[in-house]
Amino acid sequence: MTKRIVVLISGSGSNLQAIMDAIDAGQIDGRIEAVLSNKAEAYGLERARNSDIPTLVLKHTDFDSRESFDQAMIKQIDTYQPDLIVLAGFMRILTAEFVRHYNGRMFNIHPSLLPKYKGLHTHQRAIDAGDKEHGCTVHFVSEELDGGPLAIQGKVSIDLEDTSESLQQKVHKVEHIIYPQAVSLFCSGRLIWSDAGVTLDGKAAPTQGFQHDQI
Ligand code: NHR
Ligand code: GAR
Repeated sequence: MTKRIVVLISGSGSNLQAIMDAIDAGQIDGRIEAVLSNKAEAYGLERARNSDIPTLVLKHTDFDSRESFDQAMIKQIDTYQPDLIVLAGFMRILTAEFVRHYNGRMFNIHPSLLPKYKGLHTHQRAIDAGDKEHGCTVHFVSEELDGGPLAIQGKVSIDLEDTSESLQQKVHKVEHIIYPQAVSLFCSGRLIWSDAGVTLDGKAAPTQGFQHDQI
């Protein structure tokens, strides 16, 4: 059965675009039912409209608590009966209640080789630490910020001449490969987070997640 997907964004939505493109190319047995943004000016909304995907804007500034914002999101999102929630550059921390509501069926992509560099400014932090490699990770979302179990990871090398901007560009290219890949594997029922942890075809994920080029 084709899976129903709702994507949450705050900005440019290039990862949303990569997932839309993979769906159009027949690589994902899924359909984006709606795109929700907490910012009315997010360019990703334009991308969704260009593909005739319904859009929703809920401004977090219109709510007086995280709880009431998240409740309003749940109410809107659930009208689409999603099988999977995809955070694609969504920049609001989610309450435990929201996370529990979509437990085991929500992904985030984070621009670091988790568990390294949770939080923000990951590219500069990797450079400052003198790391030789960096990358991005798709993980299932848990109540712990950037702390849910890792699913798929992609690496890039850090070269001497790299700046935070150049590194961000390199990482973005890999994000656009591994996010559609993770969504595809979830939609085909191969990638699962259950009591047994994260498994791919029944095989337990390494702590760092599966390396994308080894799948
Ligand atoms: N929520 C939960 N419960 N767990 C996660 O793992 C989450 C999450 C919400 C978002 C994405 C995450 C990232 O990949 C994500 C993972 C925003 C912040 C943040 O500090 C931190 C991590 C992530 C996203 N947000 C500020 C806030 O007060 C606002 C910052 C802004 O608006 O620019 O919510 O890195
Ligand atoms: C991506 O690089 C993603 O890893 C990062 O935001 C960018 C969104 O790009 N996510 C976070 O930093 C979450 N805190 P996009 O809007 O073009 O997909």
